[in-house]
Amino acid sequence: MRAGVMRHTQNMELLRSVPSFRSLPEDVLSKVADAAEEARYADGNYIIRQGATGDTFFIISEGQVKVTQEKSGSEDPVLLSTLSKGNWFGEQALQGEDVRTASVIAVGDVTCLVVDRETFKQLIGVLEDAGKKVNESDETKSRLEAEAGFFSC
Ligand code: PCG
Repeated sequence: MRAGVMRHTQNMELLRSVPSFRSLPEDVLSKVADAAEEARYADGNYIIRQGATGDTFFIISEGQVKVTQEKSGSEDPVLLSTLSKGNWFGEQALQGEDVRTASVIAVGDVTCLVVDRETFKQLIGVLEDAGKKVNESDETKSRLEAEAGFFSC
């Protein structure tokens, strides 16, 4: 298989495994899989630094990261969460202000798919449209709305 085709197949597998993307049509996932760039980080690398500007969204394809935040007035960063394969981060700076609200640090070797702002917006747009569909069953509607809400919080 050609390298580009293989990369697309691998990216699709990862994107299909992300629960928040379950309602996305294949053609949208395919566009994201095409547009995403792979990035690798070593243990302790800052993938995102709190306070920096940013316009990229990340999906973890291998490894683990920790999310930390420095509260104003306190010296030590607080551990907010630990994320691993299939989890995503970096959406906050893409909504409203473009400032990163926390730091994200690699724990061991990490590989991420990196999505640019424009591609991310299309993705979100589809999730929001899906939440507004009137002909869906109540159950599907509330699930889609919950996912769109989850994605934007
Ligand atoms: P962004 O762009 O602010 O960069 C840091 C990211 O950490 C943030 O987006 C979220 O995607 C992610 N994150 C994970 N857990 C938390 C949390 O509890 N609070 C905040 N502010 N960000 C979190």
